[in-house]
Amino acid sequence: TPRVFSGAQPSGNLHLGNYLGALRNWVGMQGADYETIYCMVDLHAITVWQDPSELRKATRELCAGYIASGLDPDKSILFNQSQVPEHAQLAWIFNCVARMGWMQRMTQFKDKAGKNAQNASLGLFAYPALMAADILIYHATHVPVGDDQKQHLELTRDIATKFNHDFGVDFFPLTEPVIQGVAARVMSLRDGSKKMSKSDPSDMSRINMTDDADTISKKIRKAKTDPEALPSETDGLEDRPEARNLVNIYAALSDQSAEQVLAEVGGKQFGEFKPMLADLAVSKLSPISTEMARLMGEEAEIDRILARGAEKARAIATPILQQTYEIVGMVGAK
Ligand code: AQP
Repeated sequence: TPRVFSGAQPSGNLHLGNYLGALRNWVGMQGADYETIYCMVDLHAITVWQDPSELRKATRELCAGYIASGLDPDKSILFNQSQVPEHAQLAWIFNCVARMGWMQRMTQFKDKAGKNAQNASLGLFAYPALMAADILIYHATHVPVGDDQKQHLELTRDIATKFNHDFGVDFFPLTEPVIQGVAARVMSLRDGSKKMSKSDPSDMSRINMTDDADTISKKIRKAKTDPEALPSETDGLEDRPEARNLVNIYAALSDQSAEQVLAEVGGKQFGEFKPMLADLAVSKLSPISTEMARLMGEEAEIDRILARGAEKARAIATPILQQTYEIVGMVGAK
């Protein structure tokens, strides 16, 4: 069976972009056709400053979000990255395989480091090598992610290719990105040119999975739009990024294509469309937020699920790390 790996950072609130771009597709891949491994990547989160008690809370909340969204700890391996040390161990090997120039081309590093790149952590720079290790320590073949992760996944293939070539082996697979659906890139509600993001300082820019019905409605009502009515075909959404974003969100939440949505709502003003979108979002998201809140009251249960997941993950990761060490020439590798 092909093996699926993906993860999200416990670096703030899980939002609608994470859900539609990633989590929902993770749930869709869970089951007989794939072996699924989903991680809370706490080592990635600390590439920028995280308050320790906030990090602990965010990790448990992310786990609650995974389960509330439909991931089942009996069907998928769920764990936090730091508890499987093989990720960091393989990342070191990959730090020695990847080239500085590859990392310098990463747009996420440029975006996150901002103007003062000299002041960014070394971890933020090396982030994609750790991500490659997350995936390849399981020999995962499929990685469902949002559109923003495409470049990192290409780098993962580059690292696998160079490792295999340098050591003359056919050891690490070339992983396939799985980027699905109309909402592979959900944009900020305040600015249609920026992706919806946990780290946006404006809470109005995103719908958090923990937002209540009133907050969701308010955020959609206040979402930036233009004064035109909705077009009846997708061509009419070109150069209207905010309108396109809301239509795509509606499409994803109602399991339709953007064309189908516009066939229904074309000609309507936003004053009419936004309440429809708000009702739909509330009806789809509130069962998840209610379940998340319930699970957050069961901290011991969450910790037990994570510990069990880490044990299962290690059973796969340990032999792959040992084989890697053997290939590289480390004495004592088993
Ligand atoms: N706006 C988005 N639209 C679609 N998919 C998205 N993802 C993130 N934002 C969007 C996908 O969610 C998964 C988990 O993301 P992550 O937690 O690893 O971090 P990120 O991509 O860095 O997410 P954020 O929210 O933007 O966090 P910050 O602000 O901390 O950088 C990934 O599969 C991602 O593609």
